[in-house]
Amino acid sequence: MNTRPDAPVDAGLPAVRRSDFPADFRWGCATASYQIEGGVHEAGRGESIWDRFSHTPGKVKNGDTGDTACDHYHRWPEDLDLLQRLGANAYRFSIAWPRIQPTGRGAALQAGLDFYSRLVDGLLARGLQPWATLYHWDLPQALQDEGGWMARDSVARFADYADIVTRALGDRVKHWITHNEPFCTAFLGHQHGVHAPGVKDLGLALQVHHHLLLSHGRALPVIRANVADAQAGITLSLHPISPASPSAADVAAARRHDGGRNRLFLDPLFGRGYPADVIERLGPLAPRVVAGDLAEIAQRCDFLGINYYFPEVVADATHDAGHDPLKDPLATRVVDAPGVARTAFGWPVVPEGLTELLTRVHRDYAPPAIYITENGSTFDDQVQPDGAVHDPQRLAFLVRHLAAARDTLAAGVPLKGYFAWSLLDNFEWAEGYLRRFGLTHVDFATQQRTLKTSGQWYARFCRDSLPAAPGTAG
Ligand code: IFM
Repeated sequence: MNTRPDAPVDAGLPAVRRSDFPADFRWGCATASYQIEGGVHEAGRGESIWDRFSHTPGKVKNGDTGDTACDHYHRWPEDLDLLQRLGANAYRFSIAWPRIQPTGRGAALQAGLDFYSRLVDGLLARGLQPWATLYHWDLPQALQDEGGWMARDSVARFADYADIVTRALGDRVKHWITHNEPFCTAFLGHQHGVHAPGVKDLGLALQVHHHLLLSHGRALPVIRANVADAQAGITLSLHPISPASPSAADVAAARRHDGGRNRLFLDPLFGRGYPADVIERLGPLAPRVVAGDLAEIAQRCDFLGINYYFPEVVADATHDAGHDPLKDPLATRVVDAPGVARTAFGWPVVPEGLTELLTRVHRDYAPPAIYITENGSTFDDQVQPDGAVHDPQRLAFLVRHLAAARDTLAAGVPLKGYFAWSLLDNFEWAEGYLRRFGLTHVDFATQQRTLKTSGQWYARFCRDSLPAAPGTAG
């Protein structure tokens, strides 16, 4: 691949242009508070579960923490300039709950609200539409000490927090996402214990899952009451699932896995309650649901946010040595699909999976609008002696996924926007700073930002000044 920054994209990549999408399509990048902000002791911010977790030895690679991260708390004007340089017209960020309510309850901290108010004003001044996520995993530690999302009271706490934030910013922020990827909060954080708060208990994880969805439903009317013309929704990480073989056992396993990964979220949000086949398999581990909860969860969303990274190929694990039905009642095993390229994380690169996923969600659930609220890849970027950062694999990933997104329009999917993950290299949770997902390289020693080749291509794409469709005579 020619890696000159001004070079057209390789032959062999699909042709895709911004003008292939509707004129009012949203183009942006996504970030999350703990992953970029730093400034963890600024202006009265309280401790979050990720401060506690990352400072616990052995939890995060290299002992990395978000103490400084990208120092976005101080450098946000420069980062918003970067978005403008990309030609984006929207920006998805998240709000750190402990900056607003240091202990997760009680009066708001004005300095915390002021920080996000300045950020929002900075976005609007640059012609960027703000998209705020209320919860991208940084729960106040004080709430965790009271049981966190395992306690039903977390639902009321979240609604109060949503009330405070939307009252303060709702005159300018119209697009609100309640939760980012409840799968990760519930299952990475409470079943596998690899994310904060590091609990390992499937039954508790399922109860957390229910409380997260319930808190989403509780927050929706709060947002609508405070924000004129609000557009409110939730972001899920979803995966196309296929069986490892045509055997009846693998086909049934793929169905179960789809139940745990996708339908456990989509079904209740779209008014179908929890999927009966999954609940039956969970048996006594199924979450406690109080009368009225399912109706509250199923309130109308204005859009569904989908984060797409990779599909999963699944085999039946019922007869695997050491399989424990209490720990894994769905009895599924994700297997490697042969011949598929992978990112540095080991995630399969399958752009057509995006078309498949969005088409399926549209067909089965018909949300009024869909936004790709995250999509991106991590590779071991090569910094050149002159400081340039060429990332041909991320560039190819981006081009091919944009083409796959474009293909969903022809299938009638109401796709309205795309947010690349991520604007900046950042703190990748349990992987620390090892995994770089940015369109912009960050030198964490100097905080120097350098637009990678992929970011330069995205800028040309967003500005629609790409000379010719890549790889074609067009
Ligand atoms: O970095 C994360 C993000 O916080 C949530 N979605 C997936 C990304 C890559 O792992």
